Amino acid sequence: MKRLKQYLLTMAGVTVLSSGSLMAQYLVGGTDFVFISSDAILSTDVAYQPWNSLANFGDGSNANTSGAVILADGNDSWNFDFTVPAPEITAIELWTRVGALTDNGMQDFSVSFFDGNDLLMGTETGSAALTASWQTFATSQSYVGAASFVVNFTSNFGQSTAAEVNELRFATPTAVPEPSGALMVGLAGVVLLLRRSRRALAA
Ligand SMILES: [Ca+2]
Repeated sequence: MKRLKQYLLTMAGVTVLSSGSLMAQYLVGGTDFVFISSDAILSTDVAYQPWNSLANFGDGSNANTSGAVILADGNDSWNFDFTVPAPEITAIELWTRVGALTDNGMQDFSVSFFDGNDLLMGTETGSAALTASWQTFATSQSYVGAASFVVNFTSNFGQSTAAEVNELRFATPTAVPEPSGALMVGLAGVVLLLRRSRRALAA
C-alpha cells in the first residue's frame, strides 16, 4: 500500500456568495486557507531551493520561485488534506511547475470531498498538461458545504519520485448584482421619454 503524504490547511475569512452566476471567484491559499502541517518529504536538491516548501503549494503564488517539489519517498502517490470554509466549489485549478533539470510536473490527480461528518461526498479526477498556466477542471457536481478534501497526485511527466506543482486553488460562484427596482423604474422612465420625443419629432 502506498504511503500517503498529508498536507493540512485551514481556511477562513471567505465570503460566501450566492450561486447561479457564470462568474467565479477563487479561494486562494495564504488568504482563504492557511498551511498547518504535512508529513510529505521534500526534495533536498540544491537546484530546487529555497522555494521548495510544502507551504508553497497553497501560498497563493504560481511563480516558479513559489513552487513546491514534493518527493514521494519511493512511492508514486501524494495525498494532501485540507479543510474548507464550506463554500460552493465548482472547479479545481492547478498550476503545474515547468522547468529545472527534469520536468516532474504532476499529471493525473484526484480530489475527494468530505462533509462535516467525514462522509465522502464525491471524487473528481483529472489529468493536467505540462504547461505553466492555470488549468481548470470543472467538478462533475457542485460541492456545497464540503468540510474537507484530499488531493492525491498519482502520476507526473518525469521521474516517479517527485511531483512538481506550483499552486492549487478553487472556484466558487460569484453573485452577479441584478438591477435594482429603482433602477428598473428609472430605465422605464427613460424609455417613455424617448418614445414621447419620437412622437414629437414625427408630429
Ligand atoms: Ca505556490
